[in-house]
Amino acid sequence: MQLNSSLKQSKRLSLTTELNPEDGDTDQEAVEAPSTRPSLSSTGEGASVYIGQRSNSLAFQKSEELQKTFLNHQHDRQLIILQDFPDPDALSCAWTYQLIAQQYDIKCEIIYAGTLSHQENIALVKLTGLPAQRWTLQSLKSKDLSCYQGFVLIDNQGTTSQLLASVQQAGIPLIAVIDHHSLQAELKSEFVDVRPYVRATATIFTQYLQAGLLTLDSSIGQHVKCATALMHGLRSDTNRLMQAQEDDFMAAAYLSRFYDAQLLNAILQANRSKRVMDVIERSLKNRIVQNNFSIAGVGYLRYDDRDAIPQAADFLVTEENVHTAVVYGIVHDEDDELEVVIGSLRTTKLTLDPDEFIKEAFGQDSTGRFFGGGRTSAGGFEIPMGFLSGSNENPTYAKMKWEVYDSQIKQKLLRLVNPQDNPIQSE
Ligand SMILES: [Mn+2]
Repeated sequence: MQLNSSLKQSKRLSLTTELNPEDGDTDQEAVEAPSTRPSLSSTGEGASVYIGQRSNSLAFQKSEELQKTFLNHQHDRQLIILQDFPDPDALSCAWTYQLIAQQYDIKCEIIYAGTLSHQENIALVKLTGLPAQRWTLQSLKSKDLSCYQGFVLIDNQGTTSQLLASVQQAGIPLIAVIDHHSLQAELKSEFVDVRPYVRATATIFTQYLQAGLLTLDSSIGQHVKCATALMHGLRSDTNRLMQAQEDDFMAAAYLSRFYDAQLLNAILQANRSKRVMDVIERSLKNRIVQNNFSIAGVGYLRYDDRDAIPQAADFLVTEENVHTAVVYGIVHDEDDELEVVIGSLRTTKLTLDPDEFIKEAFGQDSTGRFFGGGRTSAGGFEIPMGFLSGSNENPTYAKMKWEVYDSQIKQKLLRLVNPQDNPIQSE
């Protein structure tokens, strides 16, 4: 069959020069693969067969570029920085990067500053043994950053990580940015692969795998778990493939040969905590619906429950006559040292660009940095509370503070929701 032959062809492709083509389909290939540096075919024909028609040449070209970057940094130690609250897309891709980099004797640590909040993310990390570590700003002070020769941003561009500033201050160079969010700012990076039209970074990474940067082998447990994680990342960023496009489906089809369906099911079965349910309840109670927008402030919530906000937005957008939901609240850590307004947007309206909407609604801070952004069908924002942080033991103050933020966010959102009754005629 034609499909089979193209698969075979591309399987060989990944190992072309190092192995005898005769051995291409034996187990030896698989055993040797992890220790053998992959080499990409110069023609790229095989890979293009099943990377998909639209972006195959770009995917292949980027894979080659990335391979060169790895070659330039053999034996280095790198940090992979994820957003403060990493999602399955980010986690799975970081792991894939780490596994690819291993072949070049590059040791990577996957770090994030916030917490794993969504029950599915906790299950993902626990069940697959995904090697991500939490580095708080506090613990960063005791780290010796001089042993790292580079850092990498995956599924983010540094705007959603508290760790970025310290790592930059330590003089560590940015080696790679691989993301599918709209370009946030010009980043000085050796390798850049930012594709906003791709629905998941997991799709980009699966294309790297297909192009031969790492040969997956179903007899290697770690590979199966990583493929499962990628499948989860891909599904969760495409609303269970409902918003997936050709590239994403092609990537999922490839992963389907390696992933563990039972393991994925176990990850998806993780239950919501009672506190998350309570936040969703509050969002239902507090929501206002105008012009098909559902807007809900949920008050204060603990840092660990932060992911209840996107989950509440996911839920509110399912109401009839609602195409877009925005949910926000004040998230604080145990000692109230860190307080930040966090919000999530979900939309099913094709013509609404979440990135534009959020940038337009909330604008920039004094340094010119936007408070948030988005990708297809989803977006988020974070507004640091700075001087107003803390003192919540005084209930009157805490209530007043919430009311001020709540009304200001509503005003900014409603300005876009009902442009005609804009009370502030500033522009
Ligand atoms: Mn993503």
